[in-house]
Amino acid sequence: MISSTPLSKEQVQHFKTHGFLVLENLFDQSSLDHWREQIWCELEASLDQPDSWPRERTGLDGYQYDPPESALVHHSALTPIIQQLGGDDFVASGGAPIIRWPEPEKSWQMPQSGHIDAYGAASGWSPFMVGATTYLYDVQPSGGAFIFWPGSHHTAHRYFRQNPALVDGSFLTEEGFSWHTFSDNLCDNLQTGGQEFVARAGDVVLWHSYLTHDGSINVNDCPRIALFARWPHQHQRQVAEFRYEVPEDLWKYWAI
Ligand SMILES: O=C(O)CCC(=O)C(=O)O
Ligand SMILES: [Fe+2]
Repeated sequence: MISSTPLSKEQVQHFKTHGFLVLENLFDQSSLDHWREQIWCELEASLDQPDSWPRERTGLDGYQYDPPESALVHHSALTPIIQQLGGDDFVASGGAPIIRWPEPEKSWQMPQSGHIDAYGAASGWSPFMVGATTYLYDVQPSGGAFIFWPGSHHTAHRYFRQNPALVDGSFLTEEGFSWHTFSDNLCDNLQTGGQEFVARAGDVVLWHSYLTHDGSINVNDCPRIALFARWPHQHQRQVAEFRYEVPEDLWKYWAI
């Protein structure tokens, strides 16, 4: 039987304090193989033939996993973890694969600010509680890593506590707003600035939906293929008051 609390107290505390948690080697080789196979099939290309890479295809928006249950968001290694974080209230939602093709001619730079998700131009406001990012191949420094700002979920939380009506995305058009507003790491004792998620294939980073993050360019040789997943609270899908509520306790609707 799978333990009902796969994360230790220390891991939960890390997630709450820093807004992210890295879990190494969560996915087995056969899951990785299956994902690699279906993504390359979708791309009609292969890893060992760079000429075949469709470099214009980056975000695979609307990608349907084959079969649908093989989506990252449904992986059986994540299910008990999400259950621990949210009880029965967090429900599986989307998350498309995103590819950062090699651009070795460029020079790598750490992005100076990022963004928080849920405010897609096409999809509108789609709030969620927690996201996950994993890679199909190892990502070394400068290899197109997912970048996140540790502790920045507290910054966004503080902003939305002061401006709850703006949580629907209207903050984006507020005078004086820039993504730098969210890219501060509030706590002095935390590392400041962005951090690369340098990881092996099959590692995962879980991140709070308020955590500022971004992509980065890939100056290495291997394509960065990342899978994303998101879990909204069941009431976030429909209940307007719930969507607009910014609780004083950031963890009010979590099970941790
Ligand atoms: O590609 C990445 O690592 C990040 C992408 C991202 O944050 C987004 O598409 O919202
Ligand atoms: Fe994002």
